[in-house]
Amino acid sequence: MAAPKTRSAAKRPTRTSTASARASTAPARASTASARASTAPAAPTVPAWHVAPDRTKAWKRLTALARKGRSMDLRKAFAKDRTRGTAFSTEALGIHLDYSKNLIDRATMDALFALVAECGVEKHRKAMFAGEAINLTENRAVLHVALRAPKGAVIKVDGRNIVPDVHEVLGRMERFADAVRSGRWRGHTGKRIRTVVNIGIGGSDLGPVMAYEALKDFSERAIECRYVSNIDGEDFYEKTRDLDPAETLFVVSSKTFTTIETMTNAQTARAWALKRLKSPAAVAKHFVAVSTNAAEVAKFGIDTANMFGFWDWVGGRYSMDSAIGLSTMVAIGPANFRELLAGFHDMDEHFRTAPARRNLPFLLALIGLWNRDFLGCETVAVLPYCQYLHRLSAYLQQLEMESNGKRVQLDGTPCRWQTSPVIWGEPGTNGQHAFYQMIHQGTSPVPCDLIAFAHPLHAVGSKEGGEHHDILLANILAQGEALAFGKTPAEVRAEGTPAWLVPHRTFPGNRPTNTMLIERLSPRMLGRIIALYEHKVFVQGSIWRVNSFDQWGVELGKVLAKRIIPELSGTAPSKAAHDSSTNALIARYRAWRGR
Ligand code: G6Q
Repeated sequence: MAAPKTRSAAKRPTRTSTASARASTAPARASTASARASTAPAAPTVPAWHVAPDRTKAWKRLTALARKGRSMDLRKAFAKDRTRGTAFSTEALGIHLDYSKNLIDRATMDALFALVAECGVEKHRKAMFAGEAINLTENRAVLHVALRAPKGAVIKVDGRNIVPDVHEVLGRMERFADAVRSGRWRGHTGKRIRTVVNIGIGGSDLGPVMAYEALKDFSERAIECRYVSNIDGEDFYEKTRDLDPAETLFVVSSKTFTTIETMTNAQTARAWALKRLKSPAAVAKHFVAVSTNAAEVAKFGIDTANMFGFWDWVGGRYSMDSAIGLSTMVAIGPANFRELLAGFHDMDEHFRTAPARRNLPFLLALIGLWNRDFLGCETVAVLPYCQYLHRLSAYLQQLEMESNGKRVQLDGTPCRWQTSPVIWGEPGTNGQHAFYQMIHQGTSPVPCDLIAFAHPLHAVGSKEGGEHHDILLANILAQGEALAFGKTPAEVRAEGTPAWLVPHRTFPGNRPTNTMLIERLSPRMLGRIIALYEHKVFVQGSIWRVNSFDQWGVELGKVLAKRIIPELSGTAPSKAAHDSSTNALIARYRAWRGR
């Protein structure tokens, strides 16, 4: 289905320049000077329908239900309602979501859906798809959904249809990716490109790495992709130590093209390449850029003909399907990349049109919110039973925690409720032999998203050992069962366990899980899964009434270190201008480094 025709955000306040908008709302310590210098834009108006959750009837109802939820016994709940497993399950786009093993009942779900209505989430969703500037602190539209809109769709920003721009960049990416994959694009000495090194960090790294790992089976194995992100030089060293610069292509990925980690790594890469390739002309064949900042790209020395752009309405952590996915496209090829985008779009349409009770992002969001705000769960474990998804948790960590790790509401007043939980996880079954102990028997409940695919990509196994995939799936299902139903002292005693050991071998159960059983991993399915989580984050942020699309905490980090660098490198005398702890650490470092 085509994306909706949308209207331009006609009533939006005039845009201030990004720089001044940034400076004006930045944390005081981070950029006091620029904040002072800027003309502060007027505070944005929060739409009246954006009601604070604790002002709703549904919130009060949920608060009353929480007590029952905390003491709920899933054994009894399943025994009482034989249809519970199917009643609290839904399926769309090849994703079967079973949320029945959560501490919910029909009344809870009714109240959660009422909360959606009272908090204006559907109006907010409409505003996002319409290109309104819902990122209020930066006065920007939030249109990652436009990155995967089909060609004929119309989505306007400031009265201009942006979909043709998206497809123009996609077309350029495709021609470039094809040239590299086919060997038409050659390095400076005429050799084929064997390794693509993406240099980027945060949103310009985590998505591409996760997707490359997830879709390795769909990738051109003759070209390897590597990812350098950390300012720690060991990252650059390890990722390049065995490479031939003549066969290496660097993709410098940075929305702003000013991020110190990426720019330092890119300068190091250029020096590394030119040391062997000798001529500055080699840069054109070995460096391309993905950025919104053409001026800085040109300053770095990359021909802007080799730059792939995107736009300020794409947040870093929502950008893996923009040109930031260039390394992904080189790896899996343009056709598979289109499939990935189609998968994202499938989920956008599902999110936009499916009734809330059958809407996967709504369901994941509401269950998560119930666990966080009413049952007091502080973390969520994402546990994919799929080795290809081994970077999924790291990716979602940024998506969720950077988006909703906020403590003030859209109007700047403190949140009177909890927001983003800690997201973490590792693939199953590895995690079972490590931290699942705490999930089963620890003092803090940890809700889990258990994710598995029905079909393996490779049917591996032997007659003696059995089929790996069946064993894998047996594990995920067994874990969900054990977490929900536990093992009572009576059951432990009945096994002949001595009395003193019974408490140690008892499992309390009632540990909430969602199980997502998915048909098969493919580029399209990965797109659906990622968009599912993107929209889950949207719904939660919408109810929590925070801006899910800014990241002042990250911006702070970007400026803080810069002040200390000269003091460490010895180019500036240590001013001892910090607190006594930081001063002493700087002095120790300088002494050890002989500075
Ligand atoms: C993402 C964040 C952050 C950002 C990085 C890299 O939403 O803003 O993770 O992606 O800091 O920024 P650049 O792409 O500008 O280098």
